[in-house]
Amino acid sequence: MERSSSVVKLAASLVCLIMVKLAPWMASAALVQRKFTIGTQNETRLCSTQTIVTVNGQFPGPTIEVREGDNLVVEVHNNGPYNVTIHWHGVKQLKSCWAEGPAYITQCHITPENKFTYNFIITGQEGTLWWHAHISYLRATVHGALVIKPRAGKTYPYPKPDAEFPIILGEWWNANVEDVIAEAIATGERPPESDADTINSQPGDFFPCSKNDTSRISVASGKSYLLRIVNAAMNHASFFKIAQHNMTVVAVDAVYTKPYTTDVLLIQPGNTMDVLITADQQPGRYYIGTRVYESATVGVKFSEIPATAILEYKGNTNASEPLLPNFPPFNDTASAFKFSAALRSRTPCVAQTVDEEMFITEGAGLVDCTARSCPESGVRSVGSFNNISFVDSQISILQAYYNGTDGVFTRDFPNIPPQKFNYTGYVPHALRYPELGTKVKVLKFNSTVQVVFQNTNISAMINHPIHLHGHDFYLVGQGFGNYNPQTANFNLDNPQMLNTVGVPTGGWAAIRFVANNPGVWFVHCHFESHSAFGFAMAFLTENGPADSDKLPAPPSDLPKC
Ligand SMILES: *[C@@H]1O[C@H](CO)[C@@H](O)[C@H](O)[C@H]1NC(C)=O
Ligand SMILES: *[C@@H]1O[C@H](CO)[C@@H](O)[C@H](O)[C@H]1NC(C)=O
Ligand SMILES: *[C@@H]1O[C@H](CO)[C@@H](O)[C@H](O)[C@H]1NC(C)=O
Ligand SMILES: *[C@@H]1O[C@H](CO)[C@@H](O)[C@H](O)[C@H]1NC(C)=O
Ligand SMILES: *[C@@H]1O[C@H](CO)[C@@H](O)[C@H](O)[C@H]1NC(C)=O
Ligand SMILES: *[C@@H]1O[C@H](CO)[C@@H](O)[C@H](O)[C@H]1NC(C)=O
Ligand SMILES: *[C@@H]1O[C@H](CO)[C@@H](O)[C@H](O)[C@H]1NC(C)=O
Ligand SMILES: *[C@@H]1O[C@H](CO)[C@@H](O)[C@H](O)[C@H]1NC(C)=O
Ligand SMILES: *[C@@H]1O[C@H](CO)[C@@H](O)[C@H](O)[C@H]1NC(C)=O
Ligand SMILES: *[C@@H]1O[C@H](CO)[C@@H](O)[C@H](O)[C@H]1NC(C)=O
Ligand SMILES: *[C@@H]1O[C@H](CO)[C@@H](O)[C@H](O)[C@H]1NC(C)=O
Ligand SMILES: [Cu+2]
Repeated sequence: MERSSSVVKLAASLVCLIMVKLAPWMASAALVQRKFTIGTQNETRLCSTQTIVTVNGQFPGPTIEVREGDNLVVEVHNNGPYNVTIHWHGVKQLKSCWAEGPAYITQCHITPENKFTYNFIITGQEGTLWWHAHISYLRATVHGALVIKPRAGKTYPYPKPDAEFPIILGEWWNANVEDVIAEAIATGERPPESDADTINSQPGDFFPCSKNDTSRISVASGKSYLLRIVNAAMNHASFFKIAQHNMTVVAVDAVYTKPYTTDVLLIQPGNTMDVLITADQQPGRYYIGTRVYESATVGVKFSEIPATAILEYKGNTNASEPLLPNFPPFNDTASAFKFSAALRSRTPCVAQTVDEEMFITEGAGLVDCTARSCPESGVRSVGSFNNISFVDSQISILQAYYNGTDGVFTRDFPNIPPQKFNYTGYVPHALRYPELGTKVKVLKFNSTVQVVFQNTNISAMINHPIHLHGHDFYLVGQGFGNYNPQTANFNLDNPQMLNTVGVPTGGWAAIRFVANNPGVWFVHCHFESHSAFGFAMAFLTENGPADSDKLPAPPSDLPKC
């Protein structure tokens, strides 16, 4: 037992070595060029016509397909009425932080009638990622899949499917989403939840004026299929099922997993999942469905009706109505936790020691009405990390850092919260008011970082999907209640690698990553309504000693503020 585990560790460290050593000098395989034209169009869902922002007139936006190692160049023309940026969610952006996309973190917005070219190499990642607008609420409709296939001559580490389909989960508002978030920020009132979930932009059969346009996936008996699922939902995690069909998860966030077969997925917004299915049931029609996982301990109004698409067998003559899967209850935290705890990396390579240890409390907070306008209820809710609610800067943090501009951000984001309290118990009123600030945590190049995120009961406890930009991390532990280093259970052998982790409601999650990429990396809740209210912080990774470990100069067309 011991011997085989040390063999596994040796093999794993060889894999680590190869991955680290090869990456820098591997030439890019091919140049893939795309043009994104951002514009507006009128779309009708739920009998309501809205003017939405789209890319190349598509909703969801175009799928970009590359091979691992390719150089992707996307020229983004903003012909729409809003300021935009595009973020390449999950792409590691080695030494290309300028191309990452979050507004006021790595770049200023692209104003209407202007353009910016994102140029980066995709290395060491295979599977599905995605791209989306990273400013205000625009990502509700400005998003699409990024499919990363193995290099020419390489194959998937699982049986080749007969066909592949992108499945993008989203949300639809019977309103202009930019008005929705602008009003929430102005008044301090929580923005209203969406009117429906969607699959490939369609709500499906159970919503008014929707049945004719329900998304359909056509399969042939006996064949196998790869679903490339992107959760682009804005403000909640999602259960995902297919009636009478099991699913085998083979990759999450463009990291291969040990195959895991299940009848239900729990997907956090920000996560992507590659899932194999086989058309091995009676020829017929089966609903593919997604429904809210809502863990908040206070009431949130949301649609309990599942969004659906139809899995239809080719040549089907069976006239029965499609079968609907049974969804877990909306608040089924046990099922949600079981799924995320079951995932395992295929070729793990976990740092066994840590250079930088952080403990970050995450949750809501209140601001008093002299600092910002308040709703009628008299308190304004914000998000916070270690008792600091993040405030956007005027120019991007990366620009300010690169140019040595003072007064844009401070480097004093703390490693621990200012005080200990019963994080998951009753939180006294005096503790509920965080500071406002634009603080970063500085990381030494190549340091190994461990962060324990601790959910807090300020206002309410809820699962927050925390996304780290520009890195994948290992989810080395998670649990409920207050994190206790003496009793916490860690898995340093084969944990799953991710770019977004759902920190359990009323619990904690521990992650490890290597700060091997100089630049500024946003960390935030991937609920857009939380992020917009300061549920964020950033890491600033210093340059390394070698020239090859330094962040190059910004591209000449980088938008200025
Ligand atoms: C959308 O509809 C509105 C109202 O009918 C119209 O004024 C506008 O020109 C339309 N926009 C587009 C892009 O078609
Ligand atoms: C876009 O940004 C500019 C500053 O660059 C600002 O003046 C303008 O109001 C913004 N437009 C919108 C629609 O937010
Ligand atoms: C759906 O399609 C039917 C048959 O083509 C048509 O009569 C009906 O008006 C359509 N419904 C909507 C909402 O477009
Ligand atoms: C799904 O998997 C479970 C557990 O492996 C198995 O019991 C069940 O029969 C499978 N269902 C289908 C429809 O294949
Ligand atoms: C017809 O399709 C349904 C699902 O839509 C399936 O449950 C049923 O077994 C099928 N019947 C036959 C006779 O194949
Ligand atoms: C889920 O919600 C239902 C009804 O709203 C409630 O009865 C049940 O106790 C809740 N379950 C959990 C695990 O919170
Ligand atoms: C840095 O400062 C110089 C001089 O003020 C300016 O021209 C340049 O645009 C700035 N660069 C960035 C990335 O902000
Ligand atoms: C923290 O609060 C929880 C929930 O109210 C309670 O069960 C627990 O005993 C408290 N822990 C401490 C150390 O006070
Ligand atoms: C969480 O805080 C609320 C008050 O904001 C309180 O009612 C509730 O009991 C707390 N939960 C626990 C588990 O202590
Ligand atoms: C957060 O900081 C504020 C202002 O310094 C302080 O009043 C409050 O007690 C702190 N809360 C916590 C949980 O540390
Ligand atoms: C990064 O750290 C590892 C050990 O943690 C070391 O082997 C490697 O040489 C370092 N790389 C650089 C570029 O400093
Ligand atoms: Cu959140």
